[in-house]
Amino acid sequence: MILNMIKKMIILIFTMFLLSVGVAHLPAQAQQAPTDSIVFLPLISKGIPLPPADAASQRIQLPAGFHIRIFADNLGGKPRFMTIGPDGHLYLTLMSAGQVVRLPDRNQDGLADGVEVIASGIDRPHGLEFYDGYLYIASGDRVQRMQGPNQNGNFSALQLVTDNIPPPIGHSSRTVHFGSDGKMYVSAGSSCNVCEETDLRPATIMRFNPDGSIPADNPFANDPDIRKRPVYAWGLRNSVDFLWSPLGQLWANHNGSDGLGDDLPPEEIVIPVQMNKSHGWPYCYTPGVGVVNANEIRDDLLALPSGFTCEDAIPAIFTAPAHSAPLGMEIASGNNFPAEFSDDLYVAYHGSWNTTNVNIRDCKVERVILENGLPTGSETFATGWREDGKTCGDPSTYGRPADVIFGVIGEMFISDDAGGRVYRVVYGK
Ligand SMILES: [Ca+2]
Ligand SMILES: [Ca+2]
Ligand SMILES: [Ca+2]
Repeated sequence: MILNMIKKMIILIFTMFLLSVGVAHLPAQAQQAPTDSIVFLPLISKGIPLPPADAASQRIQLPAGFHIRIFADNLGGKPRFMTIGPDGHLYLTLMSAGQVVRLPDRNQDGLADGVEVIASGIDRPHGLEFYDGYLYIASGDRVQRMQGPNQNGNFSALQLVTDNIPPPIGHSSRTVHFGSDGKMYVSAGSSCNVCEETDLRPATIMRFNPDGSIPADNPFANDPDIRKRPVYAWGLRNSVDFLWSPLGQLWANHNGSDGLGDDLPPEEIVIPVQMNKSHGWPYCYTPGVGVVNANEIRDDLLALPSGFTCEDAIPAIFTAPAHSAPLGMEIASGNNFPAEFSDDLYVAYHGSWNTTNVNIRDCKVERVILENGLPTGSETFATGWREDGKTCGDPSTYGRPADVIFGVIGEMFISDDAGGRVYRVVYGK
């Protein structure tokens, strides 16, 4: 009886403490209209809100000092790629729903306020990026754009930028990013597991002007086959994401072929892409796992074309075990992560669905450590989505990371296309 009373007193005092700390750090707008019955505990040292513990924080493991929470839940239609708008809000593609949505956090409590559909009726929208007043969206067989957002958060209707990209046969995700040269780069995966493509656009990165026209310095700018004109670099079986490194190099990842067992070929996580070059597939792959400094070697499934050897292919400089399935990736930015973590490359590994038990590849966020602008190793950053002994493709999985980006204050967002969520990761003690 007395013990119970003491317990109740302690809980009451602790709750009052949380309320006072929480309200004191909420912005003025939120103080006027506090969220019913939820207490937000800010990370004291940073003034960054941290919502209460939830299902994700109970199961996902992170390095000491990092905290994960569900930012948005019950997102039907496969959340895939994300970007931050000029308004500071998070934009996300829902690939199988055909939608692009905005997940604003206007009251800055660390939780999305709702789901705002800004475009719909798109065939498999995947990559998206803001550039020069437009939101560009890569999907099925095209790139479209919308002007916006205006002061009311609205966008224009969708406009076609180009449909000179391959139809979504086989690998159907399409990714768009803009380079510092002001050109629009679009990746498209192969139409098959291992084959020679007749259409030269699959398994490439393509390059366009922002209006969809072909840059005069593209390798095949004047080719009689207009499908070839955007092709910039090839032999990239499925470069789901790419970015520009601290040294200004174009880095792409690449999902290797199936059918060579649990361990071959390694997944190519960092390929320093070169214009007008092959990067190996379907004839060659980068050997070894981790930091690599070697030529590509033969994948014996197809005969080499005449005049081509694996030494002609640009190899990856960093790889991961086969079937890791790298999807979205980004180098950390902003001021939230501590210095040791703030210049590294974070990659969403979708994990394996077809490996045997002891070789299961985890679905996780991997941290690729960069020193002097180059990868030197990697370690797990966030893990805990799959059930023990099961693959990430098993129906029992809690989720599978699909993309990683950083928000305006340097917080990390992770999308999850199996669990239908976006998570938010912050650092603070
Ligand atoms: Ca909110
Ligand atoms: Ca390769
Ligand atoms: Ca990215």
